[in-house]
Amino acid sequence: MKNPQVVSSDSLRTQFVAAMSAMYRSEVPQYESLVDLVEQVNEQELLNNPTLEQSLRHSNSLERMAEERHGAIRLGKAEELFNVRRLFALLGMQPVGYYDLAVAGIPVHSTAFRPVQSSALAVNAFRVFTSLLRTDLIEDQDLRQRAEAVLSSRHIFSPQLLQLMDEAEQNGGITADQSATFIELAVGIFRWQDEALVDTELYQQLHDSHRLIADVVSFKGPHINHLTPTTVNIDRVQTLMPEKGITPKAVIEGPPRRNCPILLRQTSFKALQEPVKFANQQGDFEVGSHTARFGEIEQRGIALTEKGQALYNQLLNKVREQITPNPDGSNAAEYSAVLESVFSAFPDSYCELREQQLAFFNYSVRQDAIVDVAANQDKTIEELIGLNLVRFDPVIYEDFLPVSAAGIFQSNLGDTANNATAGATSNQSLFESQLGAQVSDYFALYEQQQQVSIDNCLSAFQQVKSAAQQSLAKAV
Ligand code: OOG
Ligand code: NI
Repeated sequence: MKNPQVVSSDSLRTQFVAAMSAMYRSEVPQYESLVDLVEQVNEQELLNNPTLEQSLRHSNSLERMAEERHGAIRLGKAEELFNVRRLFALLGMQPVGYYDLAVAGIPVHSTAFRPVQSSALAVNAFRVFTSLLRTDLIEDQDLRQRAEAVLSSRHIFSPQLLQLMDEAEQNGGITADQSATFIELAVGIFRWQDEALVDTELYQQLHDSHRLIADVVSFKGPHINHLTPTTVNIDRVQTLMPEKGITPKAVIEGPPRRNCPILLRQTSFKALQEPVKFANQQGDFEVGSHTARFGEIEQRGIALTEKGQALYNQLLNKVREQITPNPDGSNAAEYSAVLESVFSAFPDSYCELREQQLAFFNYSVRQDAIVDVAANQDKTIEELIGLNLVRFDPVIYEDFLPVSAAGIFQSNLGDTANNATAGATSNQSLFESQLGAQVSDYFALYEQQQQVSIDNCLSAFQQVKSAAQQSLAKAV
């Protein structure tokens, strides 16, 4: 039975994000400047664009936007992934999607933990892109064994937190009395810990094999490596970043700017160099540095169907055949021009996107619809739309894009990272066994969300109909 003292996972997640955000602000001051900039741009944009404001208000996204974030962590071993899944489940977040980054030269595979129910997303759409290091891709046997030995000795979950998680799983959640401690311990896992687990020599070897391997193996915990606020005008934020002393990456990842934004556009600022205390033989420290943590912003658009996603992939490949963005930004304008011209083949109105089944929509009965009962019995959803009784709004994309993620990884690992993992095989079933659960298929989740909204519309008209029939029956 559910314990009445249990706090809702939505409310816990909100507390968790607030605490993570406060921690990251204090650890990475540039993140704070970025959040301020995003807030200014969003405010201005909504003032200038009442249609956008209305549409966000209609989908209840206005309030969620100010606090919306995604973050990313990189884990070192199966046990960590398993316990992180348990932790995030208590915060109302489930693993969705499998991302194989090895194909892009990054030795990890990943999932995103996020809320899945529309009601939970509306409260707080926090997502954590979670990667697990694939030590099997470290070619040097000796180095691989040393890395695995370091990882096997570390324990990122304290016994107290594990105990709380066990209890919560039995009680059906975290109780009000436990919540403050739970949040503090949970956030603590992801803090920056500057005392390395390795000496400078091992750090250097790991770093030479791949910078990401050094980032995961050398430290006591999986520090959060970025937090990403959401903006309604990413181009504007990208342009203004330098004025605030923030250097953005060369180009925005993902689709071009459009009337109807699709999927996800992202940009980030370069990782910071942070001081690290490396252990040495004498049992004390040697000071060095490490770069991993950065800031990012995103703009989200409509979720695409498999057909839409295939068109997106096809067009992106076409772009990449013609041009790849130089990390120093020297061909950024040319890249944007090619991106825009190739993507002109992607329909850019919600009507076309819907008619061609390229994207997912939420259907709802128009507030102002004058429902003529007799005339609207047994209508299909298409007919109800045609009669202007039902409206459709974009389902927002809640997930990530593998090619963009690879671009984000690369920009903060140093753009020289080479393609060390070519030919590596992807391994979703191994990932799922380490996770202790299957990852959900996001297309299925969006499809379901769309179908529920259609069913709700149809049953609203059914109800009108049966109410009319009832009053008819009474009259007889
Ligand atoms: C994760 C990069 C992926 C995104 O927004 O695509 C990501 C990482 O650098 O660990 O966060
Ligand atoms: Ni990110």
